[in-house]
Amino acid sequence: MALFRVVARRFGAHSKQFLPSSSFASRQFHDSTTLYSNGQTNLKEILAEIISSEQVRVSDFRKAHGGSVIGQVTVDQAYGGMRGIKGMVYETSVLDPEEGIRFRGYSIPECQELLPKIPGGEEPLPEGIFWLLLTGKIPNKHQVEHLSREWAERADIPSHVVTMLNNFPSTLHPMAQFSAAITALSSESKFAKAYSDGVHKAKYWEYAYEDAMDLIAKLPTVAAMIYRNLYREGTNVGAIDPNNDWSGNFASMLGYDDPYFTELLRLYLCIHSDHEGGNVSAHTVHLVGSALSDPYLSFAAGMNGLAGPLHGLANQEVLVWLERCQEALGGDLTDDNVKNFIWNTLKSGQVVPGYGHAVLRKTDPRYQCQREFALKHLPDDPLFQVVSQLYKLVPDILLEQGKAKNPWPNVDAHSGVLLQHYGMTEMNYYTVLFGVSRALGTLASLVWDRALGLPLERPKSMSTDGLMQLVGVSSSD
Ligand code: AMX
Repeated sequence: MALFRVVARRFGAHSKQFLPSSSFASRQFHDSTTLYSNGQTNLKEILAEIISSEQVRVSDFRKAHGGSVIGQVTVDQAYGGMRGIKGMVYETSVLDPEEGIRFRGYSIPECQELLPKIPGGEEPLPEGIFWLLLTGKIPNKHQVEHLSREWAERADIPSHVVTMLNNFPSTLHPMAQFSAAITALSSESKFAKAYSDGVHKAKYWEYAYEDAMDLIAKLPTVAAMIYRNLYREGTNVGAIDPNNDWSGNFASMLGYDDPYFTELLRLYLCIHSDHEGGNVSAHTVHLVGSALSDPYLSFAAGMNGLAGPLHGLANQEVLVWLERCQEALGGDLTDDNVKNFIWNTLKSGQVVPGYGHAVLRKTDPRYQCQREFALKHLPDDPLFQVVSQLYKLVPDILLEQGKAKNPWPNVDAHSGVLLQHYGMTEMNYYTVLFGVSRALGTLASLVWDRALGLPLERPKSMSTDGLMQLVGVSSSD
């Protein structure tokens, strides 16, 4: 309980200072371990130093090993969604099929332990994960405090976007509103302006950085306006408090004052931030950015991908499916009844949302840490009991069906139930929260794309005839 008596003013004098841990600090950018001192808080200056040494490291590596073969591609991979093809560089996070995500080498539990928190808080600040993703370094509390202030200062929304948001019909899905508003925010792009003014390509990353910072700062206000317009009769989101952290401001703009909800939001915004580069949203941001479309346009494109039910919309789908299950069973959720419902879903040609993954082959650690949050804060919540029951039942059924390569739950199987507990019952909105978080990883990566001078992305596609010819099948075979 001590946690929330002190949250109104963050980073108070009694808070514990976080310093980079010696056991982890050298994992990234090993040639630049002491590039900046812990007293430095200007992220752009710190990043500039890291980028210049990293550019040399990558260039040397490419000179020495540019011709090395790193994989083979099969016909099935070409038809099968390019699974497992190593064909792009994405620096901010890497996904291991067994272990799950590592952000710049740090697992979720390590991030929970090492990243700065509010005084008395237990969950890491998303400001810290952004710093880590961008620089490869664990920030200290002064650095994240500086970032919170900077984002608060950059949060203003231009009036044409406010007007647009206030005029969307309530029938337009929140993700469509979110993506459209982000596209319209591109009027503010410093990257697009610099490009049209003829900036040298060596400076692209600096403008991508400015846009990333501005966009991240503005997203909570955009997202909160969508929420209030759709579900709170268009009430005002209120003003950004420069002394509050990014998530604290977001929670209060959404209209939530339970400090445990805000802690959940901090955790949520950290763990959804990045999942290496091949997932639909991250890959889309990277792809569209490679055409030098500005970061707003690139990120909006990624959000359209996140809005798909096999990707980010799965967090909405899980809750819709849970509701259907409860309705169908009239609340009689015996294991046998629930198993029948799962089988009926599969037999009717639908997926069980929240289960399976294109890369993961174990329970998603993002699911696991949300489960731990639930066990700590809401162990008796009836819907959490159902989610736990599904964790017991679904994997065996998917294994028995024998199709899904991964029968275990992913991040989306758990997130909705936590939000419901704190009163956010509007499931159509959940993917917007995912989208706000995904900005941290995909935009940090976009800055690196420009810093490393990555070119227009243009893989080779093949027709079936072309593939047949390539593997030596003649038309008469
Ligand atoms: N329920 C039922 N069937 C499933 C399944 C599930 N949860 N997961 C996979 N399968 C099926 C596939 O549909 C596929 O069937 P098909 O042969 O008839 O086409 C077969 O099992 C093999 O698929 P796979 O190789 O294991 O998975 P994939 O890489 O093609 O797809 C994913 C991955 C996530 C799209 C899939 O597991 C799925 O649809 N899950 C449910 C939706 C979901 O939770 N999405 C969120 C993922 C995380 C995220 O991006 N936020």
